[in-house]
Amino acid sequence: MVLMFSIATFQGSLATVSASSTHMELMVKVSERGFFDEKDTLLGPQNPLKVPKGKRVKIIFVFEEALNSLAIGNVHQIAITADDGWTIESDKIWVFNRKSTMTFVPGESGRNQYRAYCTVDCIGMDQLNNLVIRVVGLGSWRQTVGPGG
Ligand SMILES: [Cu+2]
Repeated sequence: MVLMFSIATFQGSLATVSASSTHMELMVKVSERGFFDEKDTLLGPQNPLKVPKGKRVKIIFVFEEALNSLAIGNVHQIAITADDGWTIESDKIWVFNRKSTMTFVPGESGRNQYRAYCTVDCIGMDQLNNLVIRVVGLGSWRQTVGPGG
């Protein structure tokens, strides 16, 4: 009961991670400083974004440049790619179109890892070139993405 309560609180306060029978939603913030998760933790090779194997996942990339930064003029476009050449690409995100979502099923065709990067020559592009997306089992995904994880 304690766990259920804390999950409900987590979703209510941030509304960024949700699980339904059809898909999981994950938010990734994009700025000149890099890719960040919904808790503002930097994502990268040392801290991959984890996605559940075999579940339809919707990743929402959100434009998060600071208003007082030159990077507010940035345009980002994110590609997700796998070692076998499978690639999907987001719409452009910028100050007047702040969100783009991409949906896929992690683990299809034996893929166990993906990489996301910005395809645009932008301010901060060196921070936006290696978001590692790791496929994990659904059980461990629930544990790591849940509150306190
Ligand atoms: Cu960019």
